[in-house]
Amino acid sequence: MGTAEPQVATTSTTTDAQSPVTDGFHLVIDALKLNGIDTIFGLPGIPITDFTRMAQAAGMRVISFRHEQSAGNAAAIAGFMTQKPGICLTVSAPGFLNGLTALANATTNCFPMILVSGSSEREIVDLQQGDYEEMDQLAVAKPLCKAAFRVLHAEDIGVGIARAIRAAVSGRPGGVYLDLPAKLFAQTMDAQAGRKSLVKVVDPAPRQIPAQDAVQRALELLKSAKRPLIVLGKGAAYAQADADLRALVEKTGIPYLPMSMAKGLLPDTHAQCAAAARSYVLAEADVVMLVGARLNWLLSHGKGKTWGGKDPKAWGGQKFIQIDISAQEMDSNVGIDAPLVGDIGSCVCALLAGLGSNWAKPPADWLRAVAERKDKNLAKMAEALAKDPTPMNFHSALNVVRDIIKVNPDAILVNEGANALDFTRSIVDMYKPRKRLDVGTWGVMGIGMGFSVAAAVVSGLPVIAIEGDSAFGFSGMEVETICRYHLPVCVVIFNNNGVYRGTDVNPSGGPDVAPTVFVKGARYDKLMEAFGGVGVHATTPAELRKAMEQAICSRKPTLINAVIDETAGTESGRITSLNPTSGKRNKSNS
Ligand code: OXT
Ligand code: ADP
Ligand code: MG
Repeated sequence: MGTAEPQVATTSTTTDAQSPVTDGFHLVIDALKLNGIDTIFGLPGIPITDFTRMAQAAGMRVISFRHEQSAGNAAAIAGFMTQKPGICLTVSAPGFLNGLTALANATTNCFPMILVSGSSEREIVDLQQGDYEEMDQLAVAKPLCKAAFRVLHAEDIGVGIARAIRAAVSGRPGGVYLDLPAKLFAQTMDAQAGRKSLVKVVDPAPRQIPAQDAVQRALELLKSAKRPLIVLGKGAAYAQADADLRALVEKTGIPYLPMSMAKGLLPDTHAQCAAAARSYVLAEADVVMLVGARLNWLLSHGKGKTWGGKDPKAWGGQKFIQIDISAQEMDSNVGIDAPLVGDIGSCVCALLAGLGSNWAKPPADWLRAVAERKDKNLAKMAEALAKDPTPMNFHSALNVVRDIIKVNPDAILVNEGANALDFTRSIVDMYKPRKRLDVGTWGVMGIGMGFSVAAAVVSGLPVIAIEGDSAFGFSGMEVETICRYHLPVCVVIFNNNGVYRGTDVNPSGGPDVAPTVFVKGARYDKLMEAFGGVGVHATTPAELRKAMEQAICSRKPTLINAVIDETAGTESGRITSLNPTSGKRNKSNS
């Protein structure tokens, strides 16, 4: 297939004057391009190496990674940023499996992506006769994604791609698996018939208009509130209804709490932002409107002490309005009093229309109480940020990052780790929508470099990745990818010599270090230098600031090894309580 000459729109392989033919390779490329997909994140090998070449020759951007998990993460976050399914391309069995974590993570986070994998010969796989990279990939993928399809015949490629696109972006977005056996790529068919077989998906994510009575119910409940709260989740960020959402928040005057990836939907410095009074507003609100946020673990399942309940399972007494595209999400953890099912853009529009011109702002005593709590936490934070300890701690280093984002609000912040994640979330204000990309619903490590590459490729904007040293290790080899494509990514590693801290000791006294501890004083900056990027070793906030400013200005791939006090972190960051503690140990201790 190496001699093929792909062209845009109708690519044919062999041209004989009478009957030009096309093949599976070109039909897949044409089908993607027809649907406005211009980028593939992947890793070549049998049976898709030629495919990557042909896609590049046909004008697509083909970004090759060092590990499929990063390619998958890149595709997933590209989907989140653009509302188009991000495409990850892998080889069969092991490559496919490497991409699968990202596919499952995309599905969990409601990001649209399509994992396209080459696969081995069906006849051999199904008889389990030991083919090269044999695996029933469709069966393996099915339980981990929103939908899974396999295409066996060239004439079905158009429909296969159309179904994959629709499944990924319609309704609740998610991950889709598309299985393309090796034999499919080589199949030929008449070029004109091939062209006709392609499907341009019309309106892939149709609006879902909420029912008027549901809108009315929500408005009445909101009107009755004495202590209302709006929670904005990453679904609200995905929806790209930014102006209407802001109008809704501002017209109602209700305090709002952004979930991590919804930070910046309105500037975190907005007077109504209640992020700095999180515990207070969750426990005290009487009516809560969830906008693209699930009542999962990150919101303590909508009950228990966080919500003012008497014990860990008790309902706190508040009423909920939930805006979500998935009707099934309602009542998942607690009863939802006013479900508003539809796409966020349409729901917010309908609410705005129903507000009228004389909507009363929330009671002043509620706004005052939230402001008081917020001011207290802001003052506490300002005090911590003003310190300049040696060695640097999370606060003094993040004070720099906070300033850098403030003057570069368009920069995209990627963030993973435990303490490195939690401190960044609360210290670094975001000013614009979809600028904060992080570990999401699963708290998964390994998204860092894949997200950074995709963010830079999709947006062309500078990317700042704040990484725990452990977190970075999961995708660290992709710094070569960053250098190869000359991407404006500045990776800052918060190096505290380990997972959570660098201070644990081996309780047995043996020669191995403790399981959470890494090589002390590691020089991650050298890794970047190995590939031609800029490496900086920073031990003070001033050094960190200078290096970050230079990275933003030069747009050169940069890795800053920021040395952080190894005692500064806590076990699992802010989620220490999720660690099981041994009943045996507790008993013997008592
Ligand atoms: O209201 P109160 O008083 O409570 O105060 C809150 C806010 O009001 C206030 N606040 C502010 N104050 C002032 N100013 C401002 N601007 C402000 N903003 C907020 O601050 C507090 C806290 O606010 P927050 O954070 O909003 O509230 P809270 O209560 O924490 O919120 C709860 C949560 C649950 C919503 C929140 O904590 C959250 O989103 N957490 C996400 C946690 C998470 O996902 N963590 C990652 C997973 S941890 C663990 O699993 C790790 N592993 C295992 C592993 C994983 N994950 N994956 C894979 C594939 N393999 C293994 C590993 C290996 S982490 C990890 C590596 C760790 O080591 P690293 O070296 O990478 O990292 P370091 O820890 O740095 O060493
Ligand atoms: P967070 O972690 O920020 O709280 P979640 O991932 O838990 O957010 O929730 C996102 C929710 O948003 C999901 O329930 C999903 O169905 C919903 N969602 C995603 N896109 C849209 C959309 N365009 N319109 C309405 N709901 C959406
Ligand atoms: Mg660490």
